[in-house]
Amino acid sequence: MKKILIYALCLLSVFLFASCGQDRNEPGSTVDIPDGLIVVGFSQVGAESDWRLANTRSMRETFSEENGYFLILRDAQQMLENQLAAIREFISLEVDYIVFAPVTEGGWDDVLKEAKGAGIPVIIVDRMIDTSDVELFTCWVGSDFHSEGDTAVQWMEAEFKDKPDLLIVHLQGTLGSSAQIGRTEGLQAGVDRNPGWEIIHQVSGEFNQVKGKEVMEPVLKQFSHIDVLYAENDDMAFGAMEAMDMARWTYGVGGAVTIISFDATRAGLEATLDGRINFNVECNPLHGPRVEAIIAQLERGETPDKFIFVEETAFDARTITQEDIDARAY
Ligand code: GYE
Repeated sequence: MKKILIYALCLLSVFLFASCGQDRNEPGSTVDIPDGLIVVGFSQVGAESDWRLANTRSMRETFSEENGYFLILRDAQQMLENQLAAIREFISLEVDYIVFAPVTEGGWDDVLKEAKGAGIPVIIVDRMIDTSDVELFTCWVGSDFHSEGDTAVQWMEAEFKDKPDLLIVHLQGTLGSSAQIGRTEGLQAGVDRNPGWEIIHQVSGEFNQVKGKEVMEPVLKQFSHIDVLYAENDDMAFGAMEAMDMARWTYGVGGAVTIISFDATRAGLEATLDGRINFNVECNPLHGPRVEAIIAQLERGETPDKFIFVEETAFDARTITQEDIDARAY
């Protein structure tokens, strides 16, 4: 048995020390790692959305002890500083691999230099980082968020080809995250080439439903008409729908407000099938097996591709079927 003690936190107090060893997945706990397992430290963004929960599930299911792994999972609660602390903890634990889903793009270089100095491979998953030196990480796997935005905009162009003037409300995700940046760039490119399109309100709903509802309520008081709601994920679209229901606005197929959403989670697809969401762009969260494939390559001494993009599709309320939903694993 390889035993690793995280002394700093444990020595904080006798009380804290007494609680050591109770939960190996809490910072400050004693971590007993059975021999022969590959140790993966994963710093997750948080639990802000259905997408994120499916992503965490995928990582947990893949990196199980039955599969030969020991996963140390840290939830950063959407805070960069928590992620930096988690990665430093992984370095001090001498994990075999560091995996992280960056909450926002900036601020990573120093900690990645430390990981590199310790000789630990770093795999970035989901969102990307902004760095001057791509040699600071081994590889990245995730979605092309800009292209997701382009897909949504192409659908809008076709859908509204006879209606050149559009009033758009834009609910953005966590500001500074790749998913927000790419989806926003896609919409902005559409606005730039369609002179009649106007973003009348742009606000962050932080990728979650409660916030999506909260930021939508005043918008419904401020404007008397909205043509398109461009919500950068399903959870915010659901929050906005709650606000619209309360204010008695109609939306979706046959309604006043056309809703575009992202992720295409199971709940999102059900809302698309019943016409509450008009168009839903897929973003696939099942990264566990993809990261495992990268680790398997590294274990064999091979070099994985530096950037691995996930293939994705999109769903129109008019053509989606129940089979599309039944095929959904998240
Ligand atoms: O779209 C959103 C989540 O980074 C792709 O984060 C991910 C995004 C996803 O909170 O629902």
